[in-house]
Amino acid sequence: HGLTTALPTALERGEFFIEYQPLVHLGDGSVRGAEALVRWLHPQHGVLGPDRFIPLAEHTGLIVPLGRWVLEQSVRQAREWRELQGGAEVVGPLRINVNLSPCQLTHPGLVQDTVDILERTGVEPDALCLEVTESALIGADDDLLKPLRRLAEMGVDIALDDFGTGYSNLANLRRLPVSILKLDRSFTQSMQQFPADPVDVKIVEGIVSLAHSLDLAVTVEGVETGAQAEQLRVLGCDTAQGWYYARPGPPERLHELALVDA
Ligand code: G
Ligand code: G
Ligand code: MN
Ligand code: NA
Repeated sequence: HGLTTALPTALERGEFFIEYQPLVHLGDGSVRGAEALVRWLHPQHGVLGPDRFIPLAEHTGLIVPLGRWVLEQSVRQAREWRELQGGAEVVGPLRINVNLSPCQLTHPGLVQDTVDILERTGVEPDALCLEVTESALIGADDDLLKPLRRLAEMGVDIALDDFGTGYSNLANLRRLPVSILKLDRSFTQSMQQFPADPVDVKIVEGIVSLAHSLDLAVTVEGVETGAQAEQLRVLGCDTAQGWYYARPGPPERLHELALVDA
């Protein structure tokens, strides 16, 4: 239909833009960075979310140039935030999380493109976190993991997105070059009640304890209430993201939030 024919040229027509959603430290509430979330401003249909066009972009191969564009824009944005902070930040320079689709993982240019973007922008690798879904890495062989391992060695963080939904073998985690688990939103939803379901509490406790013993940080997604934030903080989760803090928004918003906080 219409989206399929318009997508291939949407990138050159400059129709994509990025919103940023803050990542907040659960211990002190400070803004530590943001996740980049791409949108398409379609001339007829208005703003479309990634669910409407990412699968199509993966299918047509546009995801590679689109993903590269998102990465470059986001890293440039991170550098701009860091310049605005001017070294006066309290909790360290703002960091940026960027989603990678499985097609980008198998694209041979991933490591070099990332290195080039970091060099061009002068942003240190440890300011960048690449998010890969758990399902993309299930059963991953060494060839698939090699580029991620290379990036991790450079200091780029790799996060396992939507963790807990993919039925992955927990022992498998040791093999993966990840440093962050992003706990799926479903766990956060079960913290809606107070007290939360005791079984869900045990599961989150178990994941946090395993993660920390493997030196992985835990980020929680979809936090919509203070009660959820508080329960997840008590359970030892490190970082949170969700509407309770802020919806995805323009880059200026992130900088304002980080400033207020400092
Ligand atoms: O918040 P939102 O509805 O925008 O995000 C929906 C999904 O789209 C999320 O799961 C997110 O991982 C994915 N997504 C957002 N931006 C990108 C992107 O730049 N690349 C890829 N591959 N996925 C993205
Ligand atoms: O990469 P990932 O699929 O995790 O992207 C995050 C998705 O979750 C985006 O679609 C984003 O808009 C959405 N989201 C972010 N915060 C919240 C929240 O607090 N509640 C809900 N329901 N969705 C959220
Ligand atoms: Mn994500
Ligand atoms: Na997610």
